[in-house]
Amino acid sequence: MTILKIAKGAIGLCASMVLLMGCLKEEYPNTELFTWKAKVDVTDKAVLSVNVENSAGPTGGEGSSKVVDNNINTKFLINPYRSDFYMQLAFPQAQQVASYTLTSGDDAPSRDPKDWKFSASADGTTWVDLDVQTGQSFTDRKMTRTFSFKNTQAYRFYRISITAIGSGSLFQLSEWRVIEVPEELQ
Ligand SMILES: [Ca+2]
Repeated sequence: MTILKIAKGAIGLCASMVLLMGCLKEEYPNTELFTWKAKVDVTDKAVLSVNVENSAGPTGGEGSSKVVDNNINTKFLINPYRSDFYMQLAFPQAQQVASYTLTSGDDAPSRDPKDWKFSASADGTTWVDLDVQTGQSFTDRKMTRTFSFKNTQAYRFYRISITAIGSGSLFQLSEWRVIEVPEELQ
């Protein structure tokens, strides 16, 4: 096929399309017919901090940065674990979150989180618990579990406090993600 034929074909297609929806005219569907709202992973908008860090630092091989790098093959590990341990995400602007995921580490199920609470704060001082879990387990390695709740408020800070692990003195987690969920999908 020559370039001329291809061009003629494209023009013909365009002429056909213009009858249906207009050619070269970008339009989004009417919001009364469609909704663009969806669940969105907003973790990357936030800055992570922890109150117990890996001995090699946040960017070490198993440092805290590995728990939000969107890679289930890397993990954050602390030794020793403390029952007041928490991880926190600070958003530059208030952000609505109504779901989160936790992905277990690649070995030693005893290091998985067992009890925790997921909290939110507007100012980093006063906290409200949005979700509390006890007696949880991860039946597989690098296993992602999702926890959801109702929340229409936007907060600048979210924190997960790991109040118990399986057993032993080490904690590990491959990934922690937080999800924005439109109210109609909660
Ligand atoms: Ca990771």
